[in-house]
Amino acid sequence: MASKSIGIGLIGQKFMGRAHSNAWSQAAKFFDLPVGARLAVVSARDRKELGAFAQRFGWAKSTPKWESLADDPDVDLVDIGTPNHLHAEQALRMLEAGKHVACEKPLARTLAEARVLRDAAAAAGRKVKTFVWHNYRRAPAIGLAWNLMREGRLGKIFHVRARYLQSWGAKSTPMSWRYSAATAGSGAHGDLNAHLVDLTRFLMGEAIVDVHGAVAPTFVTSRAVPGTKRRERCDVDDAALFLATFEGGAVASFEATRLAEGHLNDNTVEINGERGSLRWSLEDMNVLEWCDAEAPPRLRGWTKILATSAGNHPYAAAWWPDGHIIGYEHGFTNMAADILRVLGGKKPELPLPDFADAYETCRVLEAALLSAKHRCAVAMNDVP
Ligand code: NAI
Ligand code: SOE
Repeated sequence: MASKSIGIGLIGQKFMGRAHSNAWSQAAKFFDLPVGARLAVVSARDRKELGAFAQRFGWAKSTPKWESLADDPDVDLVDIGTPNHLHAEQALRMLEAGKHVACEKPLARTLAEARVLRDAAAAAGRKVKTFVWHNYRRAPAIGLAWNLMREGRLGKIFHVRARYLQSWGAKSTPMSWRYSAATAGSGAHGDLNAHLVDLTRFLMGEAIVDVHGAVAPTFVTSRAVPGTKRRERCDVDDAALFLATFEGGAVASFEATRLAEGHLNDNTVEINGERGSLRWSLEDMNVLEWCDAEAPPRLRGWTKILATSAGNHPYAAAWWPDGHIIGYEHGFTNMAADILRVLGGKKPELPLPDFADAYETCRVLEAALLSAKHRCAVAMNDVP
């Protein structure tokens, strides 16, 4: 057990509040880490539920005033799990106070906000660390894909296909912060394409140089406000599709929607190169599919690799014996472990996205919105 610990202050107690609380409390139980995590304080505006939440997940204290985390000497890292419009204000305040910040994705609602955060992180100096919860990087099968690509196993990459399809956005779904540009920034685009752009940039290890052919329509233009007879306007995209080119010449397609019936959480990435192809899908997240183009033709085809083997697959050693699969929440725990490694002066098992890195993802998202708006190709050099 690590003798030193990092005091965590969490903002948000719903979906991500639960996922992150679990991650911080599990990380040092499963991984050997240079520093542990202390669940110092949780903050959220749902005052009625907050005390019970804090007790259930083991937070030492709770407060409805998130600002107080900035001056709390028990807090070393502030973890932001709030709606997108709060990320910039909360992260800025905490960086100014010299706290490390781990922020949910998308880093911000707009590129301008993301830029302010990138600059504030740089101004805070090297001792203050920033992280963005692009959790899918930390599925062991994605870690294996990253390693295979670093070994050149796919050769020159020609083609990337990325899709994130969900089905919870029907017109019967009530209004929430996720359907308003003021609170979410964008719809399926910032919500789901943010993951795809991060994941493909991470796997490829290359920048995207241009974006074109984007469309980002809104199909459901108003929704019922829960508990009232009112409807509110929805002004974010329900689907966002675009094409892109990577630095090395590979072409890529991105598709995100929350209106794809039959697809519950279909986050799928495929990479096709001259020596073979890789494919990963969240709904079967322990598996990496690999096609070795150099295998004899009678054996050539997709092979399923169950990425659960200690020593062979990233993070697997911390969990269960071979073949004993892990789930959605482990991506967050693996990420919390890597954050604690970095804060303890060690290297993460796989590279972590910081604010500067997530800013690059936001630039690509912005280029796609520009392409959709102006019906044109956008060179990344033209997106500051
Ligand atoms: P949610 O709506 O379930 O929870 C939001 C939380 O923020 C609530 O606890 C609420 O009390 C709190 N909150 C709202 N306004 C506040 C305020 N003014 N002051 C303090 N607390 C406030 O939202 P969810 O789904 O947890 O999403 C939060 C963030 O996490 C979003 O940025 C979303 O994009 C991201 N997210 C990321 C996922 C991932 O896979 N990395 C998965 C789901 C969400
Ligand atoms: C809803 O679309 C959601 O929870 C996203 O907000 C997350 O980022 C994604 O990982 C899962 O789906």
